[in-house]
Amino acid sequence: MSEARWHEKLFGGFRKTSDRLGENLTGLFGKAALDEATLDEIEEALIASDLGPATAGRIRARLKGEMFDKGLDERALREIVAQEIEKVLAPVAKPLEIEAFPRPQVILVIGVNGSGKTTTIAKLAHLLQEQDYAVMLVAGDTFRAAAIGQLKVWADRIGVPIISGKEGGDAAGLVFEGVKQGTEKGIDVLIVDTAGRLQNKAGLMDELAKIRRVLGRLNPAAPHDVLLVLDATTGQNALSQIEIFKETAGVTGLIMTKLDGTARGGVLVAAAERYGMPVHAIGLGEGVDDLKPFDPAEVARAIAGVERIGK
Ligand SMILES: Nc1nc2c(ncn2[C@@H]2O[C@H](COP(=O)(O)OP(=O)(O)OP(=O)(O)O)[C@@H](O)[C@H]2O)c(=O)[nH]1
Ligand SMILES: [Mg+2]
Repeated sequence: MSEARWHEKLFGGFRKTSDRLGENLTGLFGKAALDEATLDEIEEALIASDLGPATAGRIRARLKGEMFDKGLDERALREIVAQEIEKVLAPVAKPLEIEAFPRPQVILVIGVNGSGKTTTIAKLAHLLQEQDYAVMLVAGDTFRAAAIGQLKVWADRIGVPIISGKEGGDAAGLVFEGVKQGTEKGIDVLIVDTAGRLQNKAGLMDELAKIRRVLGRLNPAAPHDVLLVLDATTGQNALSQIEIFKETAGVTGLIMTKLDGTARGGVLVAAAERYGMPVHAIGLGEGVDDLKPFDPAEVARAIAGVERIGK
């Protein structure tokens, strides 16, 4: 996908988010005096836009120190919002580095049911292929036959090898096989799909622990990455998922998906602010090209809706 096309997708995807920000702020523009009550209202509007209390508080503090000749205008406010969002996103916007030695780098992909894990794996594999890495997939979600089939279809479509077994099979055994074959075949990156797991499903967490033990025997550095896939449309719920998974599953980085067409895209900022974990990529659609690392300045402007009101 060309950069221009991605840019268009990004601003299109975040449109509902930036529209909602505008709606939440309706009635606050043009106010001559930024008194405490107005500042409170602005802060609340920012929180209601999912940006998180800390970012909202900082924007409030900045507004307090600014002078507006003709009252607060929308453009100036959105500019400030964009600048503050950029500051939050800049430290976490980190593309995934492929640097494991010995190869392969093992990436476990985890997340609750339906968050977008399998699709994200296909998109990530495609992205890495474009960077000339040899990628292999492991169909570690053995709970449903359909899950194995879904990943196989993607593997075929993008042309990467896949290790899969039977429904109900042992995921740890498959991962073991994946690392073995990956090593023999000179694979750079092994991406492992897992079943949607919640902390309260002790059995599933145990299974993840077992995968780790098996991997550790082959290579103490594996898994190199544990990526938590979050569905942006769930809004604040995505934050509780980070809370649940970060310790129990040893999450090393985040991928936020379904940022296209949700009004809750601000949660990306809240997640970055609260957890400071790397966000390796964002998903903006169901196609294989729809996942990329992101430019914090560009995403900040998209969320704040700066571009649309003229440069
Ligand atoms: N619009 C949009 N849809 C997405 C995105 N990523 C995934 N989806 C869709 O979300 C649905 C669930 O995606 P999956 O990849 O199957 O999710 P999963 O986490 O593997 O689901 P389970 O295996 O059932 O736990 C599918 O219909 C995907 O096409 C995205 O970035 N944007
Ligand atoms: Mg899946």
